[in-house]
Amino acid sequence: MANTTPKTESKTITKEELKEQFIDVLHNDFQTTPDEASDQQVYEALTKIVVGILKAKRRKFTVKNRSEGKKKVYYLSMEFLMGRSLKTSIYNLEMVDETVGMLKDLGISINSIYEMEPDAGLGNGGLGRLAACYLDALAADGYHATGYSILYEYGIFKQKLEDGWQTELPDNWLPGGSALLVACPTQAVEVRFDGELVESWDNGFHSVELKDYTSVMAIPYDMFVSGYGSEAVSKLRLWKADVASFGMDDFIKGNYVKALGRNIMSQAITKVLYPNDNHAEGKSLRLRQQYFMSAASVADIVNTHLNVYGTLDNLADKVAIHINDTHPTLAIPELMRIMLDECGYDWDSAWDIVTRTFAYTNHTVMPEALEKWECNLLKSVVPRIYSIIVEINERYCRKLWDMYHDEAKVTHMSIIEKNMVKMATLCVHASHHVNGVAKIHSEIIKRETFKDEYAYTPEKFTNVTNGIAYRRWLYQSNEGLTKLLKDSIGDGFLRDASELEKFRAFADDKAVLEQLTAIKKQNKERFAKYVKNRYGVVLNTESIFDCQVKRLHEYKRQQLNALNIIAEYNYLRSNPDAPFVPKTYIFAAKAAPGYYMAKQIIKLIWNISQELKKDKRLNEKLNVIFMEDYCVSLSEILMPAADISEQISLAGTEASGTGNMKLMINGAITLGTLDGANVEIFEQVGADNILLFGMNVDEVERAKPGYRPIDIYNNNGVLKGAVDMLTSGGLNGEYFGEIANSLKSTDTYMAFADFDSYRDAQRRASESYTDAEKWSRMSLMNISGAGIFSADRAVDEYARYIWQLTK
Ligand code: 26W
Repeated sequence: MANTTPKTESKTITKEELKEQFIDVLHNDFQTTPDEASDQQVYEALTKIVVGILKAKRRKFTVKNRSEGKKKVYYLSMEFLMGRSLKTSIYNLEMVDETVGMLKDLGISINSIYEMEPDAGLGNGGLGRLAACYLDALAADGYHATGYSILYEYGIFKQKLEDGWQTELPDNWLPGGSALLVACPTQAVEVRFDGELVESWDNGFHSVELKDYTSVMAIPYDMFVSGYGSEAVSKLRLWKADVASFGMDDFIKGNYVKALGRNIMSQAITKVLYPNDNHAEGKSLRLRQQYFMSAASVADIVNTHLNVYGTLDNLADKVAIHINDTHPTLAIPELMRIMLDECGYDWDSAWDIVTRTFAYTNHTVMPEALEKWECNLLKSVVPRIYSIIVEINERYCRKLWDMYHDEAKVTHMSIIEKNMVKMATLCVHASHHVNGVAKIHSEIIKRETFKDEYAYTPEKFTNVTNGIAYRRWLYQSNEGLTKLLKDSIGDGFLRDASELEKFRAFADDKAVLEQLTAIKKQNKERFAKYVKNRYGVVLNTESIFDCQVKRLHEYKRQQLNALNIIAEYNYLRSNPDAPFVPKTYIFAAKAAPGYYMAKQIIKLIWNISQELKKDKRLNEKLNVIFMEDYCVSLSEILMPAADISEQISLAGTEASGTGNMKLMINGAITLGTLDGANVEIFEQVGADNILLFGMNVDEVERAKPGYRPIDIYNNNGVLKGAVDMLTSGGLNGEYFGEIANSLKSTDTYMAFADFDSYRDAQRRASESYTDAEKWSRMSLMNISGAGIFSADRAVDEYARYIWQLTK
């Protein structure tokens, strides 16, 4: 995609202006001077200045867009995994030299200042990070975008391993993170929960009123995200729950305990991010969070629109609302509620506008992740919303009946089934577009997840392959590679990732290939230093750095990786002098706190790492390190140091993956299955530059019925040897019987079936790595093929084909 937004002509700020502001802020806010200021004060002062610049730039951009009557997009997501912002803002505003220079003049090193910022961990993993990447890309592409989410007081938990067992600590990020936020209390909105619905007829007009409800105020706090080399700034509006007049009605009526009880419940709404990934919980607090976010955001969208246009008639022409997975689905009936109950629209007119406004992305096919809410819970927590869903469903079922005259089919397709509301079904029905996040995933949802819906409305379904805010992991994290790219292909790739293709011309340039090897070595050394400081563990930087970094989930198959390492260990113990290409396996992963098997697998990996330490000579060839507390800022040091990117999910389970893209652009070779976006990585780099293994989706489908992992175990000595180690005490004295039993009896994600093929891919990796030039060429082919996975490309597809935005 050619990025056509004009580059900002004038400098954001000069070094002298910056210095003046910096000294002023230190003086006024902290009564200190650059000489005396702590790193924390420098961070806060610098952040304040940058936020001020972003806010002013956003205002200007909004005014311009409004005067041109441009359509804008609102991206609703329960998660935005932002990570750190200061560095990315300074880079995107193109004020790196000014900032570094100004601080240097004052004797301050910027790197230690960046370290003061906590990660804004307002998300679990892929879906949340994708939302953050898209805000960056929407601004880079020059689109007018606002993200909405919750200002969780506690983000994703901090992970600490105690003897290899995951423990969770609260992530109290706001003390440091609040410097990024701009409070807008005058734009607070009210959200109503609970209560009784009272219907009445007045002069033939039907009206509905909610009585005895709980009122919760939603206070907006804004974060700004600058685009790189563009005039646009995205806004992320985070809602915090506050109880303005905590149930005054009840106080007045003398119901003191009830009033205070509601107060406590309301304040809990924005306390903490649910740490489940791919597993729906069905808890009433989570439902309240979802409605709180959806209702506050819709109110804000409507208020803004009415302020500009004075009517909702043209809402769908001026506004696109995007639903990031089903978590914000209640925004749909909420907009219906406002149009029907507050603005006097009739049902058909309201429904027409609503269905031309919403679009929905599906991010997972895991059945346990598909959200369903109990009718009774919805009825009690959001009574009016529930009644609207019932009405939407009745009208939908009537249409389905007219079409199919098949009761079983209508029951199956209906939004409400067995006293549960199926959120994905509601989303598909109410959205004008539905997309998956990689080609293969978009095919799977048409063929399986939404088979009937696809047959009913095929025109709704489309694909947008995920993309990443690649500058964060390349320009801002890999200085060496960025320099080599600039020297060889110019700096156009920073604005337009498709220019990375030009690097392919250097595939046979020995000097470039050698530089690439040297850069990777430097990055590995930097990472090794970080590991040494944090864990006191020494890594062999001559070894292959083989990385599997992502949430811990059985479908992602960290257990398959672990089994191979155990098999390698067994081999090395029997063949201590055999030639062996040294490998360091690097893991980082958080498990959902209630996911027992995932926690067992973390403990297993940790125990393997401890076991390997016992034999020093062996350990130099085979090493495992489990990095605690995987987060965005850890990924930024890790990605540039990776040689191998493990993407080994069972084919058909990983919707896309985005870590695969971050590793690829840093020159890591994908060792993976034909799953998610790996399929498209393969298309980009060709068979010589990716290490594929395992069954494809069709083969998985064929192998599933009658799959007997125990037979594979009994017939495969190497596999048996590895699995038996789980129960022999040979892994630092711990027993992993539950993992072994689960694999031998069920092996839901078919690790045994792909085991030999996986080992073969690992062998091919080692072999290729021994030829440094060959490996470097593979790496170059990955870097030069990564442009398509830019979030700039992805959001441009959304903007053109789904949201119908113009620049
Ligand atoms: C309700 C609990 C819950 C929470 C989070 C259910 C599902 C989720 C997410 C949809 C899980 C998720 O992050 N999915 C990932 O989304 C990425 C961005 O599209 C994809 O790259 C990953 O393949 C997918 O697992």
